[in-house]
Amino acid sequence: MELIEVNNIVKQFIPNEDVVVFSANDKGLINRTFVVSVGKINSKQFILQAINTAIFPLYEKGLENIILVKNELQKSEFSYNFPAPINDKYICIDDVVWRIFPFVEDSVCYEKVKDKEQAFEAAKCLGSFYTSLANFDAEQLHITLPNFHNAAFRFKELQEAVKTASTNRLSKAKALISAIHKERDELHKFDKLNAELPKRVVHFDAKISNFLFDNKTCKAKAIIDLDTLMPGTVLSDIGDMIRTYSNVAGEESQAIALVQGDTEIIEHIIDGFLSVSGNMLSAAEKDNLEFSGKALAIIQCIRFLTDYLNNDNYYKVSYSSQNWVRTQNQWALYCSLKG
Ligand code: GN1
Ligand code: MG
Repeated sequence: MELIEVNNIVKQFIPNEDVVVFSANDKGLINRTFVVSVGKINSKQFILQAINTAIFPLYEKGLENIILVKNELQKSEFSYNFPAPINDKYICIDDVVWRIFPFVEDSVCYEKVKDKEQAFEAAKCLGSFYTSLANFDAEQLHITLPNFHNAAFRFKELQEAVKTASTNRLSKAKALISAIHKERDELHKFDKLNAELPKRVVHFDAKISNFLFDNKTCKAKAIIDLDTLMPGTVLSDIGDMIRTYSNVAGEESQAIALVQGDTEIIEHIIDGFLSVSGNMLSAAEKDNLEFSGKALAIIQCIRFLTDYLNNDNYYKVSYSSQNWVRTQNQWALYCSLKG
């Protein structure tokens, strides 16, 4: 992208200022993100983002979800930033849907959890998000990604992908596919719990890079990446936290032998979350928090594997075997969490 193009887009949102500098941020696997500085004197930063509408076809409904949740949080005591799209709108330019967010000043984004205190902090922020929305009927939110964490659905997608996969990719994955088949009881358990547990407002992508931290105090400062806000159960968020924070090697690591779930981090996630939301959760929710990590690891393993067999049409890749590496990484994590 050229500066002039970026400037033309930003002007649709902020008419009287010019973009002086911008840079691409390639952290997400789905949307295209830029950090832009606007205004020559007292320049101010914003996040400019192009939505991947192939993955988020119901993005307008997604925006309605974000606005509903933002309004509810404003009425509550939620003390963290919740950067929602500026002017509550998206603008389509040449078939690309753009939006701008406020930049959270003095904040840092981590790709990997730094220590157990940070895991506690992020989980505490999530706990506050849940308690602040405790009286909000989550069923008011649109389901923008149907079956997002439905294990049976993800398993079926894998079976479909097997039918059309190339011989080369399928032969690599065969043994792992058989191993996944043996874990169907766990997948079934997760779906059954999701059908029974209370419906809450779920972030659905609670990884560490979706929390911003204060660069001085190290306290959690913001919760970001709101496209997946939907009704769901607490297991989806705590499960994703466990899956991503406890993995000592990190989700992108190619050193599969080093992948392992750190139990101390898991304890800190659960303690941090319960320190704020303990009174709100039912016994059945509390009893299954730890299980959710395992469930999310195998679901993510299936999702990466499906995409690998479909020749990488969902997750961005920077080398050809990346989805296969991610698959093996999640499988190793699942095995470690299973104990
Ligand atoms: C995707 O784009 P990103 O990194 O925010 C995905 C999550 C996965 C994650 C794996 C809409 O999120 O569900 O857990 O990759 N989001 C969607 O890193 O599929
Ligand atoms: Mg996301």
